[in-house]
Amino acid sequence: MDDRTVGRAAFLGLVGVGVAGLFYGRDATKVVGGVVPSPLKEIVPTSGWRIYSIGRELPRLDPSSYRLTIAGSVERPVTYTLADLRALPQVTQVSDFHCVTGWSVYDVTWKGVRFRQLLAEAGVRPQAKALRFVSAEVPYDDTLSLPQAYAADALLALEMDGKPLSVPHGFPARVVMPRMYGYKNVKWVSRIEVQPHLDTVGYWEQRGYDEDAWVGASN
Ligand SMILES: Nc1nc2c(c(=O)[nH]1)N[C@H]1C(S)=C(S)[C@@H](COP(=O)(O)O)O[C@H]1N2
Ligand SMILES: [Mo]
Repeated sequence: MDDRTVGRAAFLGLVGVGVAGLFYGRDATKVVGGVVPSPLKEIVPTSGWRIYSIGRELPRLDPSSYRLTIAGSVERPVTYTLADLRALPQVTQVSDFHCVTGWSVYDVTWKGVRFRQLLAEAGVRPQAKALRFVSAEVPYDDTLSLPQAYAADALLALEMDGKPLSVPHGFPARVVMPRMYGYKNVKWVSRIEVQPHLDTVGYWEQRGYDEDAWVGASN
């Protein structure tokens, strides 16, 4: 553990980690910035984001050993390095982000890979119905039906607002599905399972959130 990790762990212990995860609101920014050692400032967002995690420490994935595996109902399971993902055709979009607990962030610029593009090499089998996104932060996961994943504004994001995703926002890769609540937007994605059924229930859905995660339609 380097100093930074120790500092973060201590800080996370200090603020406490509950069901709702970590909270760094805009109002908290000044206070936090003033009382914690400077390495921690990097994890304090300035724009209304709240950082959620189910663990005590944020997963720090090493960009050189990171792998994203696509398996399940595919012709050929594929494993991508981060360089491979960056070499796939990238798209940029601006979209809003809504957490079911009531906060939103507007006009977020995301850059990444559309799921259709991401799955092309693996070859989705005809019977495939859904994608299950497995986070390196075990046991966090969630699912999108194939039509949802193929929506025009859904992607696997590698960048946010012009920079690689920060660690708190899911470096190196997270799901972005803007018209569904935040819990569908799995961070630190390490594996995508292509499933021949639609019945897998995600981490928060097992804990009471609606499986119909369309913003405005549920919860
Ligand atoms: N791995 C992982 N992904 C996650 C979560 C989490 O706790 N762990 N929380 C989800 C929820 S409920 C929301 S609202 C968003 C918040 O995104 P942010 O932490 O980048 O602000 O992440 C989603 N993805
Ligand atoms: Mo959320």
